[in-house]
Amino acid sequence: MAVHNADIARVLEEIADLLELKEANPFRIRAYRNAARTVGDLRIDIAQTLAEGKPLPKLPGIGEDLTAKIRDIVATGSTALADRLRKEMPPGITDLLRVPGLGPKRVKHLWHDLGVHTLAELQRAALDGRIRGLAGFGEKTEAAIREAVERQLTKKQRVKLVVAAQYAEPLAAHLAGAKGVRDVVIAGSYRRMKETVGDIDILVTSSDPQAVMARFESYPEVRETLARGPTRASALLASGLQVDVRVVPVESFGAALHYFTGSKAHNIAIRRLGQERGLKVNEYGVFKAGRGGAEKRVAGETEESVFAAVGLPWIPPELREDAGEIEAARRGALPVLVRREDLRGDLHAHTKATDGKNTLAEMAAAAKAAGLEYLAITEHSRRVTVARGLDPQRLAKQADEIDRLNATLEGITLLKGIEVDILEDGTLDLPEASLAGLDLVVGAVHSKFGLTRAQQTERILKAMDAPHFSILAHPSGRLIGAREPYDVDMLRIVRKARARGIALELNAHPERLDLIDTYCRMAKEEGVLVAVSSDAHGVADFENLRFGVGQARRGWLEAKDVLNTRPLAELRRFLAATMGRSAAGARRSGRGR
Ligand code: DGT
Ligand code: CA
Ligand code: CA
Repeated sequence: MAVHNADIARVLEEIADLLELKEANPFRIRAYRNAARTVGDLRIDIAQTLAEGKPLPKLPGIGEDLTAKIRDIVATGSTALADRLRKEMPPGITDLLRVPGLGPKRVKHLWHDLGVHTLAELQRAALDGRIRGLAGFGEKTEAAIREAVERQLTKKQRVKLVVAAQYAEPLAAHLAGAKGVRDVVIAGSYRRMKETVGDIDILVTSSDPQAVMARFESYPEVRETLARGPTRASALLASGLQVDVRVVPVESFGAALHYFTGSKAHNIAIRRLGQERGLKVNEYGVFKAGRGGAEKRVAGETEESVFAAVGLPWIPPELREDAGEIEAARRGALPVLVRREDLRGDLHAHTKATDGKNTLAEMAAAAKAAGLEYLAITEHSRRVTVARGLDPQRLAKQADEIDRLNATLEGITLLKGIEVDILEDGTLDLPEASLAGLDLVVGAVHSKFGLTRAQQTERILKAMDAPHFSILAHPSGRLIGAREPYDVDMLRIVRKARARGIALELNAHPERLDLIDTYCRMAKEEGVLVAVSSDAHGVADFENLRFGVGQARRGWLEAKDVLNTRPLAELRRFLAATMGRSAAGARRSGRGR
């Protein structure tokens, strides 16, 4: 059975959790966590690489020992260390670590003093008032735990889009091998590029539905079939992800694709439009009531025909949320959404100098290969010690290296930047003199996520008033599935960006995808440019841009709304203004091209 990178990452993450409960050496714990993240983000498929007898690429923080464990996991689904740790601890206990506010110390208390080791037991203990009596807990903590557990228990598990892709794409390719198949499309929230996916919906057109069903059930990763009919089936994969497969004849392809792409709210609105015209719209087609109750089919083979039947042009899937797209389509005012190939550069990347995996030259070559004309190097600043952030001396040294390298590069230009930390009081982590000589300053919050809305907003607004400030990175700080966004007044931030000529970043890392869609629309409405940036930590990470563009499209952004669709000269003019320089000054100092 195929083991995907996400499966390997999950085992490594579990090892880190279990070690944490054992209060093992923090460096060892972090090594497993970092490895989990590295593997989870990796664009090449590890199992496939090994199966082809190829060596694994050198990965930072993954030495011989971890490589051996990864090989074990690929071969058996687990590794001896994970098996041993699982035996030492009750099953389910790592779920408790996921409850906000519960660290390993508290989880151990709950386990040893109350015998609590599942979420259900934790909920019971909180409801019974047994937690407040424990040393270091109290009534308030108990109430907070009760609420957090309830949220956790009712939350439907969703997976990140990039993880869904790892499972869905090979399965779709497998189904395409069945006899009689014409199309295989992954529909649902996946096709709408939603940042998380609840389940996978695959639509197949075929003259032989039985063959498709049989091929689906024979897929090695199918763990349990939940439902099965002649043209539809639902199953759980070994990863726990649910897949719905639906087979339709080619004449229904467009109607079914429209229906299963959703969203549900969009479908309902379209169906209502149909009703107004005396049409029935469903997954089989669009029908008109004829004489004597007979129905006449008027559309359904293509999506275009379905939209046309209700008087609309085709609407891109990313917009189908019943969030104004139908109205815009009716007025002929749909946005011409930004495409990946519209991006000319990338404005956020790291190298080996801090927590990246590759050198300046390697990153430049990879950016060029990804079709980009410019790449901003924006390392962390000194406050971010876990990433070995740059101090003024190291920043100046890197700037010299970039100048020297730029003189030798063709077809790609490196820009000198920094991802400077926004400190708690809203000042920046490096002195103005250090920032002044750069091409751009990307400011970011990496600490004190728990400030009140007023404090957090003031902190960021103050930072944006600094004399050198070009782009606000990942403006809400959320990490999908791991950290809620911090509480800020985004409208005030957007308006400050407008007043100061600053751009907002849409961080394309699949775990961030922040700005979210509604904030993209807010930025656009307020006249603020969005930078779709990879936050690349390695040469493969320019792939992230695909997901960033997906999110930008969900936010109705066009090429003109995105800063890094600009040619280099125009970009330089924008950046110069954010750096307190006139565009002419930027050119005179030899940075123009
Ligand atoms: P997810 O899986 O939670 O990320 O979101 P979706 O949008 O993929 O939702 P899912 O898998 O439940 O259903 C796939 C599509 O099928 C959905 O986007 C629209 C369509 N659909 C599902 N249920 C209904 C319904 O009750 N009415 C209508 N009109 N469409 C539905
Ligand atoms: Ca779905
Ligand atoms: Ca579904």
